[in-house]
Amino acid sequence: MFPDTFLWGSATSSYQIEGAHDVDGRVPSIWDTYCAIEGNIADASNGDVACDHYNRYREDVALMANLGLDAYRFSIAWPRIISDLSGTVNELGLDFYDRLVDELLSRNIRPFPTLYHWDLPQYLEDEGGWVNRDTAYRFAEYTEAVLGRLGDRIDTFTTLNEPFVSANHGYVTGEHAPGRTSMAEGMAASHHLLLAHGLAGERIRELTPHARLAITLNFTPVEPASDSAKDLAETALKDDLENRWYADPIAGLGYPTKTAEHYNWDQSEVLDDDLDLISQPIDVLGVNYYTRNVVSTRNVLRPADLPRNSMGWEIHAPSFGGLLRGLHSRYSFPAILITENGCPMPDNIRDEQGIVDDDRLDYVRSHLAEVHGAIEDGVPIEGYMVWSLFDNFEWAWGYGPTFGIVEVNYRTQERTPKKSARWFSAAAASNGFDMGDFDG
Ligand code: IFM
Repeated sequence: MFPDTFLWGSATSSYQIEGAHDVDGRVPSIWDTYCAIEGNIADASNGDVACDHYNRYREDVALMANLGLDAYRFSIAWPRIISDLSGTVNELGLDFYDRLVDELLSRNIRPFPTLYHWDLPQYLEDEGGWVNRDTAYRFAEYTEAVLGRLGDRIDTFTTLNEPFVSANHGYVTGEHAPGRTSMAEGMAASHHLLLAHGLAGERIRELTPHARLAITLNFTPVEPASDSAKDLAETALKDDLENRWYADPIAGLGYPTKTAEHYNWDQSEVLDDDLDLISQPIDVLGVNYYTRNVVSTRNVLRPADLPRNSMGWEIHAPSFGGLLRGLHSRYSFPAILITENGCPMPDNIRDEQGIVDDDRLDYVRSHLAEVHGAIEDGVPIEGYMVWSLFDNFEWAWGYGPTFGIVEVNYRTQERTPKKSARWFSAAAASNGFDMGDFDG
């Protein structure tokens, strides 16, 4: 059994599910622009309609309530809230989140909004995006607008989702919007994202003193494929970049120096006081975990017999428990919330109730078992949000990979809970993860 207060939730993000891309004053985001470029998205799709959640949020919240969920993590679309460079606030955009929050509260579902899950307004990218320090100040202004409207009903504000992915995929590898490919720009972007977190954190403390401050980071535990000096060195670099680059400065440890030097980053973007702002105490660390990385410098395929999800990511639950214990012993943040965990699977078996996804169910169960073990060892984990509530737009992969515990028929927009959703609902009801042979 989990502690009585354990939260059972699901997670989504604005661009991945909302649709309604040109409604009620929403302006284009970098993802609208990126999707319009041929070759960027595997199935040439975009988030124009997605799960049409903007129009269907009431029935979606009812579905969460039917599943018995306690919490819902969603993100707020900055391009719905601030219309232009001069900071014009779009009340219609705020109205949507106002309605959503009220709907959730009326069903006793705790809202966990994230302020930035990758949909930067295009007008800010046109000024340099996250490479431009000014974007961090614009983020603080946007945060203020959200706090003014929702602050009275929200107890935890999360600033950023996975800044590593924003900076790395968006500015270094180019596999995400805005599609730039420069290590130097990636480094600058990473610092400005953290600065944005710090500036927004100040506003949250000042304007909503009752609310907790959180940030969500993604972690991919690394292991060397061999004990060769090269593999060990490469593993250490990856560990710094993927697992410590953001958490260390937040915890007051600064950027991993050796790795910064390795990438020739002279930290010239880090101005006086920045690191103090960034390291102001947080209340909650949001943890996203999907897979581990076995690091090899040799160009060999990793063993083919490892279980993988439909995007090819290895399934390795024990790394999750190890990660949670490791985070607690290194940083001791006051609380940890699992803000994403889940997997895309083939979803090709059906019965009369819908998709029979025993593979996803096993993934969630085995990862919840790791969470439980970590709690027993003293890690202060307050809840688990499965990624994702719905099948949705999986960024550069388009709609191919299905992460949802609820199937979405994109033609009819019909939602059908998969077997994993029924299992998750039963797990939430029993506040555990071992319900024997679930036949649901
Ligand atoms: O879909 C994404 C989500 O937006 C951020 N975390 C990882 C998920 C799966 O790739």
